[in-house]
Amino acid sequence: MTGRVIKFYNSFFFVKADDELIPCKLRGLLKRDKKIGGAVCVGDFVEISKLNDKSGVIEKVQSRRNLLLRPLVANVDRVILTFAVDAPKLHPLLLNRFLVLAEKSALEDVIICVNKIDLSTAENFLAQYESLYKVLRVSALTGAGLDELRKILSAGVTVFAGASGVGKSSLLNAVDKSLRLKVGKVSEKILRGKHTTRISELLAFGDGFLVDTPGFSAVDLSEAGIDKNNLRLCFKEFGAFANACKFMNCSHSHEPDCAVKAAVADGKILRERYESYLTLLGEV
Ligand SMILES: Nc1nc2c(ncn2[C@@H]2O[C@H](COP(=O)(O)OP(=O)(O)O)[C@@H](O)[C@H]2O)c(=O)[nH]1
Ligand SMILES: [Mg+2]
Ligand SMILES: [Zn+2]
Repeated sequence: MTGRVIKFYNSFFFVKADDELIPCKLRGLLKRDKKIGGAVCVGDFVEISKLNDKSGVIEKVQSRRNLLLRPLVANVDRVILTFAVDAPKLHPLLLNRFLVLAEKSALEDVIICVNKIDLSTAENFLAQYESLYKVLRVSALTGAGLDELRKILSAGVTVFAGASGVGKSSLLNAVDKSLRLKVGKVSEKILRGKHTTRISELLAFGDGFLVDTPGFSAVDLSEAGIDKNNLRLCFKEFGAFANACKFMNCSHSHEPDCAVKAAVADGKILRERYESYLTLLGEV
């Protein structure tokens, strides 16, 4: 049988195959597979054989289209980078850090979603990102913007990523009442204590799946394979100018005749994006 791993719990991989949910163990050979993300992770398409007791064994894992590291999910269709206008306040550098991580994971569909618009509308800088990414403005509290969000979520696997407290679980609950995810500080504290940052689950919604992410604050760029040579590729608007730089491997920082720097000066590249780039370059 072929199916998809939708969660990992009590050392079983739960595989959805046809309309069944089958708890599976790994074939011994697969355990030695040392690829990034482990031999099997949530989101993987797998081949299983069933045992008499209704459990199963994963025999083979199909190759992955992509792999998101935080949360750990394979074959993701889109990521919704979730922020709050306020509480916690939205910072451009954090926004760009998440955008870089999403670009590095080779996800085709990256969406910025700003929650808690009932609290504040002081987010003028966001409008400038609309030429680069789709930006949604929502409120889990009032329901504003949720119809548009539901439409986007109705097919494929959507991961909600973002810092703790921005309202990811609240948004999922508002989108689908039956999910009943834990909301608020207390649950986050418990979750962190149990190392659940690596545990994720595909939650059925419409014809697709949603993934909530337990809170995490520190996102390490180097852990995601980002270095000083590939960071610039994660700023997709630089690409149109980089060919005109004097040096082929220009880092767009200290070099003379840099076309990216010129584009920033001309207002063709958002200065705030460029400044985030320099800060992150210093980090890696
Ligand atoms: N004012 C307001 N508060 C919200 C909204 N969405 C979530 N919250 C609150 O923000 C806090 C964190 O929410 P939670 O869903 O646990 O965030 P998560 O850590 O990203 O999953 C909770 O106290 C929620 O009640 C919203 O749209 N407006
Ligand atoms: Mg949450
Ligand atoms: Zn340059």
